[in-house]
Amino acid sequence: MNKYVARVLEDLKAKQPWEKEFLQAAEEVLSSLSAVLDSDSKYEKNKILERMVVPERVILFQVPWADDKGELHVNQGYRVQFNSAIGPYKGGLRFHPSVNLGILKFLGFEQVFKNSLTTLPMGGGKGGSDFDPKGKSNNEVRNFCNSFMRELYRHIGPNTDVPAGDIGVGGREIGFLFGQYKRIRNSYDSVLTGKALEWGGSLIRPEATGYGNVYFAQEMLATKGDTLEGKTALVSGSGNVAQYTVEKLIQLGAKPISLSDSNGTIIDKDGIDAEKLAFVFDLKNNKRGRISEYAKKFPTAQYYEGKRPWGLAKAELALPSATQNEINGENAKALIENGCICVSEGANMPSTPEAIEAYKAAKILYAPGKASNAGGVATSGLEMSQNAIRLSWTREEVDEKLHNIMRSIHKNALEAAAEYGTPGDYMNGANIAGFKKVANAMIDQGY
Ligand code: NDP
Ligand code: 2IT
Repeated sequence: MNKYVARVLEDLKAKQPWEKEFLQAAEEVLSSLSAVLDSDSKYEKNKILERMVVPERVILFQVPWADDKGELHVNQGYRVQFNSAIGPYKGGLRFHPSVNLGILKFLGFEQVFKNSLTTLPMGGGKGGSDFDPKGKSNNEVRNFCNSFMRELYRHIGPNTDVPAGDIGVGGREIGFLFGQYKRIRNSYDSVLTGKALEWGGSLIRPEATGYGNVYFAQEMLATKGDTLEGKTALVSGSGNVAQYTVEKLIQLGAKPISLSDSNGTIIDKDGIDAEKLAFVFDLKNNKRGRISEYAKKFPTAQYYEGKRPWGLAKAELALPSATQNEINGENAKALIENGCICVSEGANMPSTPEAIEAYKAAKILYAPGKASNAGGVATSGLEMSQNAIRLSWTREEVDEKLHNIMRSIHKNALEAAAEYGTPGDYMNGANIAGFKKVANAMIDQGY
């Protein structure tokens, strides 16, 4: 490992040893950069790594809100404004009880490189709260969102920072947040993406992360002269990303056989078809129910309480679409033993370092989330463009742009990997391509 990289990582570990997920993300990215840093001393001279691993700004605030009985609760709210070298801060908001600063720093850090890869002018940021929307009424979620935006509004803006959704933040939450922003500012600004179509949203934004990930898997398979046609796929999660991953897999002739949530996994040996997926859309997005209901409705499916999909069935493809570190080394080995030839990440950092080692040892196709799930934020960028020109593109136009962006990310990652001596390594390639653009912009702009 390059000495500069080793020194910066060591410093980081000494300073915030408790930020496990952030250190994991930083180590993965920085370890990929040795060849770039060896080849040009300007990055070290300009202290680029030291600057890249510290957010430009972190905002931490209280979020008091009242439940339906009138009882008060207080959550912590955050926005991590990580890097604005190539555009306004851009990235989602996560509402989940596990949220803390270390998790949001990992997500914000990843977002910097991901957004750079999209080819669009967006910096990186992430935010959220330890609020748990599960089991809350609409009224309670609105109270929370209003209180969250009562502070956040002063830190965001169409040219400053543009949040969006992530785990626990979907169309409903974006609506409440946008309404409160507009009431306070008295201004109809393009300050959030993932808006509904009728009030400034973009066609294909809900589908974009899942569709984009499947397009990326298709590109990877094509490098081996292979296609998705007839391939069995394990998908985890059953939220936004998982749902549209399954939809696109079905459309392109693959056979998705699993979905999961934090309680367990369903395996449907006959495959999840369009009709069964319609049941999942209603179950998850309207009824806000548990995935176990799927196995009660469809006798071809079996429910595994407390289990993740990996290793529960044979499959050529794995598209993890739930959360970080959901595939460990053992799970990865089980996937490979069961015939997996391609892992394309819909979630952010779903594979542990041991899992990535296992993919590399087995020489299977592996795409890191910052490349393969970038279609979501890319389409957020397209939503911002449409808002700026006050026009809406058709479904076909946005899908075509998304597809082209995924092809570009695939090509740029492969080219960077080859240029720096690790042909076919999408992880190195994505990290290097994402890094160079941001680092060069930082140098151009001084300090
Ligand atoms: P949703 O909230 O819509 O869905 C999340 C899904 O993952 C749910 O099924 C949830 O189950 C499950 N899940 C969450 N946490 C855990 C956990 N700790 N263990 C097991 N299952 C869990 O979120 P999204 O679909 O939007 O996000 C999924 C992943 O994709 C995240 O990693 C996110 O960062 C990433 N991503 C999202 C993008 C987007 O545009 N939305 C863009 C790029 C990446 P349950 O309901 O039981 O909590
Ligand atoms: O992780 C991600 O890229 C997202 N949650 C989407 C961010 C965005 O701004 O659309």
